[in-house]
Amino acid sequence: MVAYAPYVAGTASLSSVYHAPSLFPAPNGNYTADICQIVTATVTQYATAYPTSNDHGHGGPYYNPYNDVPLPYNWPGKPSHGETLPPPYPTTPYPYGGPAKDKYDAPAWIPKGTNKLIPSLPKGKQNGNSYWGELDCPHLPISGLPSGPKYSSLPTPTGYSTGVPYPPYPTGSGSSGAPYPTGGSYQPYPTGSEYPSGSGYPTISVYPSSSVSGSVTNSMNATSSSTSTPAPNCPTMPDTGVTRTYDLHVAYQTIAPDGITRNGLTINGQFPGPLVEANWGDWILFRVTNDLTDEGTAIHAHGLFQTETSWYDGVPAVAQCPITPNGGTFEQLFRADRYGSSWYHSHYSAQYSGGAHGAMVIYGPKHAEYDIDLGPVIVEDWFHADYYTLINNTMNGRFPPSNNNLINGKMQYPCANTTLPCDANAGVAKFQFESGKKHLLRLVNAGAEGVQKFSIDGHQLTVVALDFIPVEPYTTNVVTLGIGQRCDIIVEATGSPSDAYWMRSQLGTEHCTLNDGISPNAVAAVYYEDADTESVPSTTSDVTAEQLAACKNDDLATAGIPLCKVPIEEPETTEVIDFTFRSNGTNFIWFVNNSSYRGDYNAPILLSAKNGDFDYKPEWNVFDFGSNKTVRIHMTNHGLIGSHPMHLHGHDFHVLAEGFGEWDGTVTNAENSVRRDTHILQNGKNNTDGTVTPSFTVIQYTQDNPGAWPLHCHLAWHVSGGLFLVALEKKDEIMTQIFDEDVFELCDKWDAYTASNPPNQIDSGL
Ligand SMILES: [Cu+2]
Repeated sequence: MVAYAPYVAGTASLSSVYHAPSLFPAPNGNYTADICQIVTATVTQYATAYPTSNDHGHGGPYYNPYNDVPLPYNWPGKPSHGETLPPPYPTTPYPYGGPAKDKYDAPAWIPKGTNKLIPSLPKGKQNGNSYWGELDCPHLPISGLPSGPKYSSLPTPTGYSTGVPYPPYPTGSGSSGAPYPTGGSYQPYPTGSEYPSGSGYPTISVYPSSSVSGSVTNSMNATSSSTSTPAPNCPTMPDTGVTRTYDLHVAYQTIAPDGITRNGLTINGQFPGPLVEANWGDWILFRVTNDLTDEGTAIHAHGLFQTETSWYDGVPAVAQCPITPNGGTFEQLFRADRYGSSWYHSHYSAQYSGGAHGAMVIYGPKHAEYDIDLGPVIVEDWFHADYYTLINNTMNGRFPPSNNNLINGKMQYPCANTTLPCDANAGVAKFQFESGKKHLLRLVNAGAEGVQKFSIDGHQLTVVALDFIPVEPYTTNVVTLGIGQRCDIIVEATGSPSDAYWMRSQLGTEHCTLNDGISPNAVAAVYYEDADTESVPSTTSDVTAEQLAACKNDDLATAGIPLCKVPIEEPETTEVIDFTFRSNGTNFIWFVNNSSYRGDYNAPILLSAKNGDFDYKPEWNVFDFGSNKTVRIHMTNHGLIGSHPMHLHGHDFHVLAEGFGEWDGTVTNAENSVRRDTHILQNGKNNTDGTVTPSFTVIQYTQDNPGAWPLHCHLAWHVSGGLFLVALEKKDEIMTQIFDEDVFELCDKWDAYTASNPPNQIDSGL
């Protein structure tokens, strides 16, 4: 039962929307309500669990009979003889393509002589009912979902061409960090008049007025009484009065995304899970059912603020207790308060790395033109063992190298390298381009360990948004995505009508990712309208070795400048936090200021705070930032393995600076720094004399959202190993908020379940 439901008045079904692309964006008679309605986008088909038994002492479908393939190395191994720091990073054990590489044509590992991309696996067997990566999967609606606000189509900016920013952005001035004209107009970006008039207007700002100053305001509402210069690039969220409901069933399922059969986790029988869509300002209701048989689950909507719904953030041990297995349910109602591309995923242990995730798209104002929205392009490293085994290995000194890399849940594998059940030519993702048209691709890194380098042979990528932040468009040949990061790109189809190209997502090289070397590069086929859609592209990549080895995000000074300008204030408090990877006497794990996080599923931090109980255990890594207006966090990484994609819940943060050694206090673009919800903190530097120069990233955010917000590395093995903290924000206000009762009832159910079924929590829990 959800009490916080101000807009529920009727029901319409959108179930059929997933059946054919022609239904986008056409509504049928189902859309009848004017202001208040609930839109149900229900997918009722979901997986049946395939429980197996095993002799590993842990019952149920965790066990994958194919797990017992030995890792190519044991690393970092168990600490011994007083060793406190891990041994050097291992080299990649296999050559590209593996020992059997001569039997296949790279990069898609097509058996020699086949020369066709004809999937050998029936779709359901490869990745369930998911349709992403199918040639005929639906395009997303250019103008948002039916019944949403209408943002007028913008004219194609004059003078726009590859490599040149759209007008009105200056092209060379302002190197000191003030690239925007002050007090000027930012046409042709949307102005208030382009919002529907007269309908229950924005009551929640995109950015709190307290966080902006000078000539910048946070409102583009035409009726705003502000006397400051309007900032049309900072639109205000509309009040749509729509709630979109998604039934999400988390289950075990046997899948074979790259042709190798394994136990995975799916949502509604799909890998990746169903697309969650909403218009900006809608409410989203998740009705989550845990169809797993012997472990909890919880679903987190990545990047949304969860303002006044922090108990629906979906993080067990922090915001809620886990949902009990065997049919336990939980409803989470929250606002679609950001727009752009994101994803939702299980936050329970490393379940998401087994497949329990899906894309989330929220339609809002556009600042760059495109003709076709190709929808989510989910990239992720992939492993041939199930997640529980991988975590068990990680927590016992055997960090698992990834075995493959996927685009929208698909790739192929050179099967002769393995004794696992494997179908060659299983099927790659395929995309259709129309020559001359501009295509929007919504990139998401949903992986467990790897930094992704995305490119399309022969095409330039124009970046228009990073995470949920619209940015000054910039053009590049390759985009870097740390885990949890998103990037919206526009790709103009400049090829000929019969062309075919490879789309690639390559794992970062050198010490950027841990993979076994056989298949670190995912490919998908891009076919123009007259191309043979079974042909094998013969194109090559121009991404350089240097670009593949850059284990960091793009340059803070020049790339990803937000359209909505939010200057940085002096912080009211600054916290310096050190991350180290070292022995705890038993294993090598991660420490946050000498404390490795370990959560208690039965005692969520937020719910304790609500009850006035602040007696937190040291290993919960709670940082109480009180009622400070602004918080600056100076993160220092002393580790040498796998950069950390640091993700903050409940906020975007400014990225003030990054580098090595001591920070000199210089803020990059202080008038308008890069903002996002996830940013890569680089590896420390391994010096030739054996010493380590630590890396740093400095972030800052405004405390405008009372709650208990995780700040953590999104790399699955690192968060399992303790690289997680909780920023407690305005606890006095938490205590006065009215929480929904069902979040406490969920704990009653979890307590009852775990009283007789104590969970086998082998990791941090998250
Ligand atoms: Cu990490």
